Amino acid sequence: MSHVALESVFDVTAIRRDFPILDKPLPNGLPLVYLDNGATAQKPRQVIEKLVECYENYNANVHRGIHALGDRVTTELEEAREKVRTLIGADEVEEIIFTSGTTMSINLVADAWGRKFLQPGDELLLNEMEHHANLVPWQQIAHERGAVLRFIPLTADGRLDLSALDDVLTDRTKLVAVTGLSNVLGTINPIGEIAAKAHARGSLVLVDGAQSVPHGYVDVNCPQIDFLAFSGHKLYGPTGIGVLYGRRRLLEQMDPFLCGGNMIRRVRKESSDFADLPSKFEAGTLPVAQAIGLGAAIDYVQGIGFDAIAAHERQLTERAFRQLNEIPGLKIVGPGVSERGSIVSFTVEGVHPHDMAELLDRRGVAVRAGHHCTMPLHEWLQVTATTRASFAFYNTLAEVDALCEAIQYARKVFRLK
Ligand code: C6P
Repeated sequence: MSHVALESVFDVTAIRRDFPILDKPLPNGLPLVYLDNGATAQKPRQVIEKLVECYENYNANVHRGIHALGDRVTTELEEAREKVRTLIGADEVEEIIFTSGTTMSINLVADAWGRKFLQPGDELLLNEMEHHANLVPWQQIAHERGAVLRFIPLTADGRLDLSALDDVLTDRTKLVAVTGLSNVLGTINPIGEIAAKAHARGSLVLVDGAQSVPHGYVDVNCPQIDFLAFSGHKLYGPTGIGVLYGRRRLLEQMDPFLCGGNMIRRVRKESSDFADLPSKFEAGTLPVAQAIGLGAAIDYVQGIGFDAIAAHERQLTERAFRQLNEIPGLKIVGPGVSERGSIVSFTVEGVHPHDMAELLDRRGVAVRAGHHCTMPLHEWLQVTATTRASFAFYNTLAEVDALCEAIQYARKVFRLK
């Protein structure tokens, strides 16, 4: 299908009308070209209005108030939990734990599972493309428990080298922690193959879905994964809300992570009994409106459909690849277009990534520059920083062109030939 044909089928113009921020000129008067979706996605009116609806009509605490507002807000929150369950294909709604985001979800597993089940000499299998959120918690618990960190090597083009999997996966591997989609390389990882091999060795699998869930790349039963972490704010939902999915059997074996109200069944002076799932892992007051807003975000993306989203984002990425590759001195990091999602990070010879991002900003193009919370990956890439454009379904082919024109402008400022 041609670009023009797909854009007319997809109707990106109509979609953009749902996102008030996309229509607001920047302080310098230029239109916003928002290509920092990997950091956080913009919110559609439907999500913003759901938050307002909640605060204006049924603001109360959940699972506590025996009054009309408490009833209503609890129903809304539990409906949102059910939407999350459907989104990721989980069997049971009790397997969906609300957290503050991917970072907290992974810390929860590292702490509540790792502290109880890791023994000295046990192995955790990671890799160098992981975000710090899926690296540092494992380092900490490994130090504490005397466990060993092992790493799946990367191929030269930034994929996991699965030919080495049989060497690094051993009978001592207790958990493989892997991102569904790299926030820098854009690599879509073959979770099915990894999970099959890990499970055959008796290891669990945790998927960091921060970047993959917003693009529809995860179903926890196909392939089978044991834990999935993701954030609402990258899925067009509010900040402050995230999800941990865990298999019931595992969550039941784990001890609580945080303790206090809501997570108990009975408290005595000297000891307590804990609540059933999911409350056992939801101590204190939840980000209630945010969870309900996440439910609205899920309705919104499912209304568009992940197939249509993937097709449109693929076009954006392909166009970016084609045009960026024609810019002298520009080097894209990571694999070819067929093995990545809509994230494209690059370096331009003679322009520091931070200068690049600043010059792009002058043209209204918002990207991210730096190590993107992946310092070991940048060490592997042998650069201190990259510039990253990350596309969402509301981006247009014209915005890809605007990115490339702005890069050419930056090169001119630096007098590059
Ligand atoms: N990456 C980025 O610009 P939180 O902050 O908890 O919502 O998400 C953490 C996280 C975990 N894993 C991956 C793969 C991620 O990309 C992120 C967040 C943002 O790339 C902010 S550093």
